[in-house]
Amino acid sequence: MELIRQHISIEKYGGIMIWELTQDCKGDKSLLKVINDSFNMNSSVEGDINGDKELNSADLVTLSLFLLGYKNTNIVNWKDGDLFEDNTLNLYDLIAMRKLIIS
Ligand SMILES: [Ca+2]
Ligand SMILES: [Ca+2]
Repeated sequence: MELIRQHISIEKYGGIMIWELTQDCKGDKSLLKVINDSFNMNSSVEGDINGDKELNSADLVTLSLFLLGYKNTNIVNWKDGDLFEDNTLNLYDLIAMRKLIIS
C-alpha cells in the first residue's frame, strides 16, 4: 500500500489521496479494480519488445530481425529487450531472451 501511495503521489498527481474503500462495489465499477487496471496498464514485461505484454517467439524474431539490420522492425519497448542491461540491443540480449523463453 505504501508503494502505491508513493507512486501516485510522486509520479501521477503530486499529492496524496485518501480513499474510503469500505463502500467499494464489486465488478467493473469497483474503485480498486480501476486502480489495479491503471497500474497494470503501464507495467512492462521483461523481454517484450513488440509491446504485446507477452514474452514469446515473436519478440525473439523481432529482435533477430533488428540485429540483422532490417529497417522496418517494429520495436515498441527497446528497454524491455535490454536483458543484458548494457543500454543497447545486441546479441547478448538475444541469447538472454532465448533462455527466458525456453525456461
Ligand atoms: Ca511480446
Ligand atoms: Ca543489451
